[in-house]
Amino acid sequence: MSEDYRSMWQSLGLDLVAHDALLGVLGKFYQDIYLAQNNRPEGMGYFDFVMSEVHGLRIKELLDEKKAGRKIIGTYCVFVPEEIALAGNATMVGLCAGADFATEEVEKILPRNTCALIKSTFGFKLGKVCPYLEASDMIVGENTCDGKKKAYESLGPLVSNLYVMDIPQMKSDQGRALLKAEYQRFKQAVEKLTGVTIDPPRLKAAIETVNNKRKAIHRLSKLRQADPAPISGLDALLANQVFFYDNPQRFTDSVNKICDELEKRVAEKQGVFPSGTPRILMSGCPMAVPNWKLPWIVETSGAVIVGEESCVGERGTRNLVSTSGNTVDELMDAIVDRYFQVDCAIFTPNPDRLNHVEEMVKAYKADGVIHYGLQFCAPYLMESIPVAKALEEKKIPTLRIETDYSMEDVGQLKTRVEAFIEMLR
Ligand code: BJ8
Repeated sequence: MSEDYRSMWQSLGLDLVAHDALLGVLGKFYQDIYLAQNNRPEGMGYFDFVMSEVHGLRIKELLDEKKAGRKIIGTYCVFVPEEIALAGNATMVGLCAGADFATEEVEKILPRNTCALIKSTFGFKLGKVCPYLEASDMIVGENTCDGKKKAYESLGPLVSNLYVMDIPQMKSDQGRALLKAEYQRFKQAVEKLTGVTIDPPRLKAAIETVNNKRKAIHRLSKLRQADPAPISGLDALLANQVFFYDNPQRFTDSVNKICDELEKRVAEKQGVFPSGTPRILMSGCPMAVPNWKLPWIVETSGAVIVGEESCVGERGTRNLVSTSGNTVDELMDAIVDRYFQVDCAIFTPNPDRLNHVEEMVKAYKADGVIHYGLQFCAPYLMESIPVAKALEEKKIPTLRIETDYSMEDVGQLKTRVEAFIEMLR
């Protein structure tokens, strides 16, 4: 980190000793997994910098924004529309975490058999190690899976500013009406928080900003269709993870810059792995920073990841919001239309997700799918069985993995992943 941020962290109420330990582990992990890769695009230097400053410079920027009158909204789900936050003069940041922390304390509040993603939310709060959470003026929970829905009841007393958004569970007219009503209520809550009235120009500009972020990621994804793949799955995952933290304009510019570089690589048939390397599509639960375990295993076992059917990936970023509306109501409708297509496994039935996995297999010329389910995540683990069965029926080899954030099963996972990749050759 380029500066000493200790007084800033202290002012946010972080536990400096625990936080030092977290950053130490994170730095080592990043070094071993990311910096050990070969043939990385030069543009990834930006993301290396972002990661080295993820609790430093970016937090300072957010605190400077707060001083200038902006509000910070922390979220845990891609159903919370960034467009509305931006239009109300707020900055949105993702709060999901991909590492275990303060597990003993967490298990006093949550059952042991809660998914690692939810537990880490509590671990980062109880361990006082997340500056994003502490800098947030509003924390948005959402009624998605049962685990999160009930966990927010326990998170509420631990924070002063929790707002809970209801989310439909069926793709019906009633479901859409519920989402629309909840987005209207969220808009009002943002307006109340910031004192800014969201008008059509503000909303349209915010939609364009977020669309541009998504377009840059779409461009990156398309380049991954090439063989040899011009960027590793790990690096592409990192860009998808930083999507949730970075300044939107800077993020868009940085991803586009990488794409310029990758276009040249594709034209020159240069890749991160040799042509003909088995190509994997990852599908399933979101992977928040620093949850790089499975992609790292895959890409050090002789395969390359060419796409993520995940909320930290294409499920979260596909589809743009139409900007053709002229009134707040028309633009809000366009936002609802876009988000209502997110095919999270909390929906029942959820045929769109299987269709999307199949589309992605074709588009990215994947040789096989690895379904990633977090232990105790009922929606994705349940859905993985029919998804895998349907894919196998279409002769798309599929491996179902169930794991958590610990490193205890790395050896066992590597054996299974290697055997799967061998079969794809
Ligand atoms: S839209 S995937 S970001 S809810 S892993 S907490 S589902 S038990 S994260 Fe998600 Fe929104 Fe859906 Fe996407 Fe529950 Fe499963 Fe844990 Fe999960």
